[in-house]
Amino acid sequence: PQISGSVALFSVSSYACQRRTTLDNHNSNLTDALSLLAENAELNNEDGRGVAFRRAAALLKALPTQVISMSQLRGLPCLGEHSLRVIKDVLENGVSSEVESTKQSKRYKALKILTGIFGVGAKTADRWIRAGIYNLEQLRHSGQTLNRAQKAGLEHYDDLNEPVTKAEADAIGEIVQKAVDSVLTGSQVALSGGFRRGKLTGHDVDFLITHPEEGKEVGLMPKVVAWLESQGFLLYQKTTRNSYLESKDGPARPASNMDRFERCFSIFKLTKGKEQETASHKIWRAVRVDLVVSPISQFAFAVLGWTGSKLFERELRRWAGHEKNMSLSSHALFDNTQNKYLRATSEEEIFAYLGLEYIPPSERNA
Ligand code: TTP
Ligand code: MN
Ligand code: MN
Ligand code: MN
Repeated sequence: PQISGSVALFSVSSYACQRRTTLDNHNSNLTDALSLLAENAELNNEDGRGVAFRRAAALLKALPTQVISMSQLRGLPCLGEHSLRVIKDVLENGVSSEVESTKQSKRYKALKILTGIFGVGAKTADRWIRAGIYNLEQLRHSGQTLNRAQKAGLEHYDDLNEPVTKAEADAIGEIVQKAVDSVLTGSQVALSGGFRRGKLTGHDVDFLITHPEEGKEVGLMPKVVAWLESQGFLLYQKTTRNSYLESKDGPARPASNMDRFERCFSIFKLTKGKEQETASHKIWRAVRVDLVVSPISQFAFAVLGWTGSKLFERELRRWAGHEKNMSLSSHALFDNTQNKYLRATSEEEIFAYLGLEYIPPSERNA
């Protein structure tokens, strides 16, 4: 049989949460282009366009081989007209002209630099650009008022834009475990976010904290933060309290995707090795760390909701709502047909309730 020249037709599910997406991406030439356009859309507050590009990129990440011709994409879901145009451009010319012109544009460059500051989002960056601020130097001399987060972000700009390694994530995990053990014995720490999905680097490190006895976790975060602060591990922190029970839409309506756990956005001071510090040689670096405290009764939902990827989470909620008439959040799963909460103590149980095959964290890299 003649194999060369034959065109494989892929068959792929339309929701990212139905697919196994490992870090082994055979189409990074295409997904890099689509991800850049997604990022550009998000930076311009065009969320609908952003999601469309993210979905298209995620579909290509799930393909088992490299796409070399447009005909292989026939019948595939998630690929809109615009995404197909970009893919065609890359397949025919090696690059997408839209991606190249975006990368060169003054506005995109400025948005990237300014939102690279911790605490600065698309709206703030846009306001600064309209005031003629395109880089850090101009920002420093602009007289713009920065909040506490942004000041810390600017101060530690280079460190925070340097990817965090798995080894650094593990070192921080040991510190967090020690903090938690010191303030409440029996507490548990779980790595979540990208590192739980097996990524080798990340933009931050995410941890979930709980205690096997329901209620013991109340008030835990301020104690953990105070311990970390007393040991000199924190360069910045902002703690927000749990607002789940008091909020208007909870616990009866867990529809919102923004969770309401007690949460701490922080910047850690991580010592590197055992070298001597000198005036010109800094022996520590700043690392972004997210800490979240969850009661044990919600822990499985918190783990699922904080493992990501962001698109995988979005697709899980879309699947739950559109296909199962259920509302999924990082706190709970509500069945709107039976009008009741579905309890779970593991991620496997939640996938089962949703009628989905279990996808392990390493295959949620959509
Ligand atoms: P991130 O830390 O933003 O992303 P990541 O860990 O997948 O990738 P990176 O390596 O760049 O850090 O978010 C981790 C997960 O946390 C993500 O799936 C969504 C979830 N999350 C919430 O549930 N609520 C929130 O408010 C935020 C910001 C994230
Ligand atoms: Mn493969
Ligand atoms: Mn993360
Ligand atoms: Mn995070």
